[in-house]
Amino acid sequence: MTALARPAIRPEAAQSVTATFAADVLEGLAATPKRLPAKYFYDDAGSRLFERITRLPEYYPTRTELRILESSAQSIVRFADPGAALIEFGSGSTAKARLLLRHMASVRAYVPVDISADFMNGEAARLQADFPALQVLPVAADFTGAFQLPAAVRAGPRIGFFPGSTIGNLEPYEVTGFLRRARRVLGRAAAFVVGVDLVKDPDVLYAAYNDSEGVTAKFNRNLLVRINRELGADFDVSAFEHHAFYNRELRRIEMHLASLRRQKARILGKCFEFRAGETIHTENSYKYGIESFAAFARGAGWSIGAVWTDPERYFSVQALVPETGGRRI
Ligand code: AVJ
Repeated sequence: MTALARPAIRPEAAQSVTATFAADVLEGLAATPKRLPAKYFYDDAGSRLFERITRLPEYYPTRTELRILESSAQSIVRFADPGAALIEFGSGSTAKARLLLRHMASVRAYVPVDISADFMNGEAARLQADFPALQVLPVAADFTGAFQLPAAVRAGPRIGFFPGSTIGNLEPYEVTGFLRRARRVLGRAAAFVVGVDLVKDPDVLYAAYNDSEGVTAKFNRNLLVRINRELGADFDVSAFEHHAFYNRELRRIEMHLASLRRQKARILGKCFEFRAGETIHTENSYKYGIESFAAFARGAGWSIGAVWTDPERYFSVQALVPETGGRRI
């Protein structure tokens, strides 16, 4: 029996996921300005739309990171101990993990941790078929909170992998706490390989979040489609417009949904009013400088073991190593 025979999420757990979603939506829409957590983009349709985003010509991060991982795989996997388990935070598609796994002959287990259970389980099953000797142990969890590793990998060495600059979705004040918790989950001797999008020409950033095909707009609006379906709401999705722009001062892309007219929406018996032009803030995607990210890492007990970038310095992959423990460099 493989681990995949066991469902990654129990029915009772699925129930509480919906309850948390409902509570977060009601709280976010009652706030001023209105907001919704970006982690809820990734229902099945949203995960698929995001996969389309990663293939858009304007969306440089995925392509650039894959190139960095390809050209540096040999030196990246040197940060993994023999027999280590690869723990991926917010795995989504497993394309990047596959790339590393092909260079990690001795890796024992692959543990994808993702909030989107169905999408992850499908990906994990495909990966298991391609790597029959590997233990694939998916964990359906929100990796920004506390989660338990499967018992099978709690003892041995671990290497964390957090690609895609998903870390950019966290507020800077949350980054230190997250990196600290990751250090606890990964253990004393671990390394943490993190993909970090870098500050660059605002025009390049703008285009990446305003693609000409409108896939990012669809991805943004899908959040309202999901709320309608899962929470029985009555949003007129077509009456909301995708807004994305680079906030230079805060070094982040902001995504919003702007109400095209004055309107109301009912969600779980509550009525929310929107002024014409009022927005729901749906995502921040922070961009970092190499030095500024290192400062966050140091604040969380990590130091920078290595940094790999592309020639244009659009994106970086960074190996964090425990500050004390000092076995490597
Ligand atoms: C998955 C959070 C890294 O911020 O670039 C892509 C999400 N949003 N286009 C990003 C996203 C709009 C993406 N991350």
